[in-house]
Amino acid sequence: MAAMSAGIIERYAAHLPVTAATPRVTLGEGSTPLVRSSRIGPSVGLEQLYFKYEGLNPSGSFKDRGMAVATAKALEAGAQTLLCASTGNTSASASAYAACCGLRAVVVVPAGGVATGKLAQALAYGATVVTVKSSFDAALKLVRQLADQPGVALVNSVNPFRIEGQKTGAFEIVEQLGRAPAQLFIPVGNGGNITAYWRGFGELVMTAGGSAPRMHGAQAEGAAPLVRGRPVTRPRTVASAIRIGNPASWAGAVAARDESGGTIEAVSDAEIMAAHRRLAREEGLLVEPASAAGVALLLRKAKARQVTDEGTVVCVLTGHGLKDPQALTRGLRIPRPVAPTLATLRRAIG
Ligand code: AN7
Repeated sequence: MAAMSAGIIERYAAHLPVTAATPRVTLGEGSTPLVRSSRIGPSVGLEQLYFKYEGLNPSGSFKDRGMAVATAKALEAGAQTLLCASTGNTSASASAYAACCGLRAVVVVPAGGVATGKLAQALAYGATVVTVKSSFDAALKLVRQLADQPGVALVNSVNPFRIEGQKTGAFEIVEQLGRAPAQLFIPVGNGGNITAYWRGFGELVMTAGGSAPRMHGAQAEGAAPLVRGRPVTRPRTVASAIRIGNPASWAGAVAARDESGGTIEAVSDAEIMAAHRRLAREEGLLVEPASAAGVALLLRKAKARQVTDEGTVVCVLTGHGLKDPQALTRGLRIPRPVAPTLATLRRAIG
């Protein structure tokens, strides 16, 4: 009998560095919807715009794809502890997969630099959470020095199994569309995901023919090392997930851009928050700010007629909106309670 909601290891074993001996670790990750844009696309003349809604993964972000594979390989190698530095989503994902496999999770996050929902997740899944008075970049440098401890598996995207698992997002998009899209828009922090998608499309194109998409990476203006061509010492942006100044997968991200004929550009916090709001109000898609960065870049390029309605466009929405409640309620007024009478109710509705 086929397993119900098979995870990505089961579904894509033939394309992953796994053997029959690798445990089929899964929380039901992957198989996320590709939602056709109802209003944003048509508003800028794009009839074939889709959103890959990765926020619907088990811990609420795309990280679960790579974490399933990294955890399985850690178990196979006899590890007892998953270790990572994180701007939040990697820590939530590592904590969830450690919990389901009876492993310990140790997550190191920048103090004050992680959205509330993500921190709450790591704690709730039972991880050991260390908040350090530093940037994410410094935290990653620290944990890399701990990674050679016996029984410890480092599960940041410097772990090659993470990238391997994450490339399955590209496989699914091709399955869902019946071909590769013409262009892909994706937020970029550490550069792991754009590297993984490019690998995924590359492997499919080599085996099945066809063409790969142009890859467009979006960084936040105050945290745009790949756009500036040098690391950023004090990265700043409202999108805490991509507040990263020295991406670990720098070379992979640049290769994805150059080999695909794409771009990596910076978008402002105002553009990010405008796209974040439009996704919720015009599409019914709740995302965290970082996930709106790719959409913000697409909107700018569509207005400048740099992207036109000549093929399918996919935006990867990397994380769920409930991760970052502060970002959702910014500038909103919570309605005051009213008396429970029909008259006040009618007045309140307007
Ligand atoms: C929602 O969790 O780096 O370019 O430590 O959480 O592969 O880093 C998160 C990154 C985009 C950027 N969108 O992906 C972490 C972390 C969301 C994210 C990115 C992240 P990469």
